[in-house]
Amino acid sequence: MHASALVISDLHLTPSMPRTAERFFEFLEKEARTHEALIILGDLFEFWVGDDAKARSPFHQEVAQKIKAVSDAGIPVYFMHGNRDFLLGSVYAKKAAMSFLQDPQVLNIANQTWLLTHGDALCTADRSYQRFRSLVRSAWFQKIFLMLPKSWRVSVASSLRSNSTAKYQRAQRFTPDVVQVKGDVTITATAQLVAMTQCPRVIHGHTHRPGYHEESLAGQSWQRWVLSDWDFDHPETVLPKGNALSITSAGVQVLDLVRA
Ligand SMILES: [Mn+2]
Repeated sequence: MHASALVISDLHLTPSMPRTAERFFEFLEKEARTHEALIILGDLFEFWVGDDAKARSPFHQEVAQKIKAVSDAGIPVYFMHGNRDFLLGSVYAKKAAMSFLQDPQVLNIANQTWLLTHGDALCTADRSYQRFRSLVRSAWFQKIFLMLPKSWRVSVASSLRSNSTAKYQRAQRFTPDVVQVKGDVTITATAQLVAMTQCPRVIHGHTHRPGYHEESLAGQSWQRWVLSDWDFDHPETVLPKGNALSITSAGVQVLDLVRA
């Protein structure tokens, strides 16, 4: 389908992280133009409570314009929902000229098939998250939620976020081994997906544990690439981070987007 593509994930863009947004804009002008497609694997935004609430903010307008410029230059841009921005709808996608991908999605790039997923659906050790996920991803829930006044939606989203941060910090402190397991994909869920799609090359984000793995279960083997999240805004506490996977006929290469 495309001779080459760049894949990115988990930028968690928000106006309060201007340096991360700045690096993304630069990426859109430079690195993104060196391949034949750009694929965003979810959590492009820190949170999203509906196109009506976001699409009008100057920050979100600017992001949409800069993404659109890439497809105006002849490079199609694809977007898959993440767990933070699963409510991003067709109004905003149209502004940014992005086409939606299903999760999971198998795409042909450089004459090979690639299994793309945000990754949260594979974190099956976290049963309560999976219950939450099937609720909020259901059409009826989204329809009702989007009918609420904007200010309610914003406060629901921010209380969900601060709850989950507090819960994570507590767990990280008292039961780090549980966090380690719950926050990662499981080998059984990955094996099922590989078997279902018959595609042994998996790319995902979400876990913020960038890496490359060769795995197998019950006679089935696959390769798994995990994208990094992006953060260029907290150099005093977090080393700047952000990467992209380059897929070409030569294979997969990790582009580190942090300049030395
Ligand atoms: Mn995520």
